[in-house]
Amino acid sequence: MNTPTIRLTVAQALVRFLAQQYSERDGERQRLIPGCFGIFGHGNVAGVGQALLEEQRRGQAGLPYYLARNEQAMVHAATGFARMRNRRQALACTASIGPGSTNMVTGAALATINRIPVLLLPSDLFATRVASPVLQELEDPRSYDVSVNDAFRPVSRFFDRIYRPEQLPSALLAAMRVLTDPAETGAVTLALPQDVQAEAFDWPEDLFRTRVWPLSRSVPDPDAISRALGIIRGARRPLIISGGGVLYSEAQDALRRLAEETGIPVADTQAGKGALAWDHPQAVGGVGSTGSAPANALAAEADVVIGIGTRYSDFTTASRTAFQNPAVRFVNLNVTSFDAFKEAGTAIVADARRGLEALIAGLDGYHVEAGYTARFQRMTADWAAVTDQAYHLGHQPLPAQTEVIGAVNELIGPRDVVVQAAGSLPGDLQMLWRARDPKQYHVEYGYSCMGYEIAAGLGIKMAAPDREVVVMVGDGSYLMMAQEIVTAVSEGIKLVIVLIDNRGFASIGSLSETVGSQRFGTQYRYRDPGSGRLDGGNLPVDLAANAESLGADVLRTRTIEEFRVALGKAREASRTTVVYIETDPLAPVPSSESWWDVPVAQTAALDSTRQARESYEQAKRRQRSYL
Ligand SMILES: Cc1ncc(C[n+]2csc(CCOP(=O)(O)OP(=O)(O)O)c2C)c(N)n1
Ligand SMILES: [Mg+2]
Repeated sequence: MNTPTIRLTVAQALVRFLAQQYSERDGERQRLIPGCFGIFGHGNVAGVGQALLEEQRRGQAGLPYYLARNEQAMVHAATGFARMRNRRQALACTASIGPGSTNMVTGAALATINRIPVLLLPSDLFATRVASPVLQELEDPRSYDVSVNDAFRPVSRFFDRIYRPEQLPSALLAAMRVLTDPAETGAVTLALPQDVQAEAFDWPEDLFRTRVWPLSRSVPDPDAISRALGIIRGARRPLIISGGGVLYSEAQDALRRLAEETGIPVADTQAGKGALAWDHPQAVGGVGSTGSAPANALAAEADVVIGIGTRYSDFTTASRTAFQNPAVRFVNLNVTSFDAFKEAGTAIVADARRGLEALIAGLDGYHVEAGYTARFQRMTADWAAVTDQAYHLGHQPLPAQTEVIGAVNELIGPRDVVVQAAGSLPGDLQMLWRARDPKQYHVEYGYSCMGYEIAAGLGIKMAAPDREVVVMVGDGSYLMMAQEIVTAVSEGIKLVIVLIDNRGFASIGSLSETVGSQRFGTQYRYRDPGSGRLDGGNLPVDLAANAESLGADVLRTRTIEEFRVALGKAREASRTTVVYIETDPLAPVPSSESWWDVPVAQTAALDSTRQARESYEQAKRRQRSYL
């Protein structure tokens, strides 16, 4: 029997296939790949570009195309989108051969590190090699089988190169499997040689049938649950650490129930903030290097740490100094065994919601002692006062960044989303932000990539058009990647962008001082002919004018009062609006009572470095291995 076939190019088949994929969880079905970002060049304009054009005839039922301004940024936008949709949906990204494609490598690393699905379609060299070397080809004298796209291999959870049309169907099925597997997801890369993209083939019709990919909820092994229960039931000072996995699994209600029924306090990581509202009686705030003092005090004495959906980054563990109880044990609930076994933990490999439900059932009757509750609630009340003070510092002449954070926190709505990734803001936010909704806090701190902010804001707003998206961005990050403002303007996607100008790197400046390097090279200044360093006068740079030139409306503010008024206007506006403010990079910030391991020069001519090395060695003594 002849199977019916359809004659299409590889690119047309790819696009038609993607438009037929759905994902499903808890009875909710949606398009898995509802659109494609791209920038065309000779590597994809005749292949994937032509296929996307044909697809436009089918409107939203096809694969809508969004033109980005930078390939790295479009991957960030896709990542912001998928994270906002709790990994139920992902976007594709098509790029031209060579630089267009390698521009996506940083975005791929970010997505994979944060465990967020994105589908990357870099273009590649002619499979036939008829006229090599072609424009933008890397020639490797040892092998003709190497291209710049091999750089995607270590940063992708699945990588394939389609040399022949026959290879496409199995590659596509594998790509969808990885995108929708909560334990494996990340960047998925299909490299597409430019001649193969345009090649026609007779595809079995079945390739294009509608497919529904279940986002499965893996159930915990009952033995793993009883081992975990044995440990938790014996705990007198337990602490839950809530990571991004809680939110991706939409397990916040289960987490709240566990916290309420057992009284165990809940600290959060950068990716997990918001699972419990900040003022919930069991919420103790961010844990780790940039955490809150109460969470870090509780971490220091905890006898059992229950990590849920966390990968225990150095910021969470304060470089393995956070947990000082000599008898501390870890119980880890994670969808990946890789993470569940970290810190020599007792592992529950399962979906966060399913695992939490099993723990709730098994911990019936267990409750922490009243004295413990009273103590951590006193500490969080004290911390609330510290936060209030930081929000209303009245710092002069320029305001402090913590006051800007305070104004944003107090003025935006509970469903508004705040977006950030790098600089001093992630730390200040992790410490001070009061999250009121599980999706309100979107800080990318797996890769902490400068430039993520505005690009991701675009994707987040596409994923949640009914929410206001407030991007907070430092001048350094802004200068790296502001061009997606143009995309936001052209697509009519409204963002509020809070641009905080402190003339350089407040974060690395302060770190530089800690390591004895005297803020060297961290300020945006003229080179001073006397010192020979970049510590001359201020530069004549006007970032507000820059934003205006990209098509945004801009509100320039000088005081926190002006800022508050402008932010209100920006929220009400229908167009992308930038609220610009200058802040003092040296303004004080509350202490997290924590540490981060950044090695200091072991030998140095500078006194500042030698002193820093002494402090470093002292702090390093608190570092532990949890075995
Ligand atoms: C792409 C990238 N390059 C370099 C770094 C290292 N880095 C971290 S924060 C920072 C400075 C950020 O400056 P800005 O956005 O102005 O924020 P501020 O520190 O002033 O708050 C740098 C260079 C990074 N995280 N990402
Ligand atoms: Mg700055």
